[in-house]
Amino acid sequence: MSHDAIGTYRDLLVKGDRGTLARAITLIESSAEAQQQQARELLESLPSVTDNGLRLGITGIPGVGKSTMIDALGLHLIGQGHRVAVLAVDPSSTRSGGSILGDKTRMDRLAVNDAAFIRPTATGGTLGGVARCTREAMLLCEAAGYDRVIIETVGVGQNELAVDRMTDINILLMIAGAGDELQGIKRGIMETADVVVLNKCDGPAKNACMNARTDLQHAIQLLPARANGRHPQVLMCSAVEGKGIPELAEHIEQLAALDKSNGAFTERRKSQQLDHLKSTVEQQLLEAFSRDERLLPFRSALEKSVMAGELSPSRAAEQLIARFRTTDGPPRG
Ligand SMILES: Nc1nc2c(ncn2[C@@H]2O[C@H](COP(=O)(O)OP(=O)(O)OP(=O)(O)O)[C@@H](O)[C@H]2O)c(=O)[nH]1
Ligand SMILES: [Mg+2]
Repeated sequence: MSHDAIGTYRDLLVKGDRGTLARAITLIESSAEAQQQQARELLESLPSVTDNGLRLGITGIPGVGKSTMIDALGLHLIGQGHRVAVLAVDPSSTRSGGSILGDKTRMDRLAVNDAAFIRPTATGGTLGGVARCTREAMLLCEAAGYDRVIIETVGVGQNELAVDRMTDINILLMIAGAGDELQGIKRGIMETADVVVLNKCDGPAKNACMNARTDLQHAIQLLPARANGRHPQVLMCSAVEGKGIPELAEHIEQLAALDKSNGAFTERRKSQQLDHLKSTVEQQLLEAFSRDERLLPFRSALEKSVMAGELSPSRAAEQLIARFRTTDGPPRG
């Protein structure tokens, strides 16, 4: 794609053209070097977005109701005049494009709404890949005029920790009565939450929800506060019935307004930028290292020595890295 073509692309994107947005996300997801180059050029050409935008992360174990919740919350936000983009990170799927949407999304109402854009993010195979693709897709969505970007991740692995490093407000979805361990929620994940929402507080589960809310709120006070000094509040809702959704939306806006007024919002984004720089460098170094074919024979010889107990792993690593620096590193001296 030529420089001019990138310009045309950018213009269509900024006008909010959905097809262009979808293609642009495909471009950033590509692992081909030429396309990555174009993707970088496109990203650099984007105008800086005026900041009334808000980036929300929603995480929780499979089946807790994340997508149902996003459908309800998204509609509510659209009702308030926002445009909503949803990026769903599905670590179990290496398929890209829209293939997982057909059978899996529970965002039926959002999916047909003109003010919404829904897209599963290809994981790119690695954690670094998820983080980069999601982050860049988010920037593209913002450039296309979506002022509320919601990122859905399954809260059982490292993905939501990566997402924590790109969103302004993180919502942890839980259900009453499952117990923390059963929900697979690690302490670290709890610590990344800005608000905890007990979902499925409907039907016979209502009482259990009230009790769970009290217990959770106590448990949370014992954890370290977030960098902005807060402990998350525990809210209750029923995503299917739409109950508690306006209250959640209101709470989110209040948190964001507070963070903006005391500088925490800007601080968080700044430290995310630094974090992104660091992880991009790490990932690209690692990729360059793994791709370097000139290292292969040397590497397998070293691996054999390590397995035979003739060489310590740390010595082998040292030699391998020294060789990498002379083969692929910048000219030195
Ligand atoms: N009773 C009740 N059921 C709900 C509620 N929210 C979601 N569900 C049901 O829970 C199931 C899972 O909902 P999803 O929204 O797909 O959950 P998810 O967390 O996105 O699941 P994954 O994407 O697979 O991790 C569906 O059968 C929903 O209808 C709720 O508030 N109350
Ligand atoms: Mg889902």
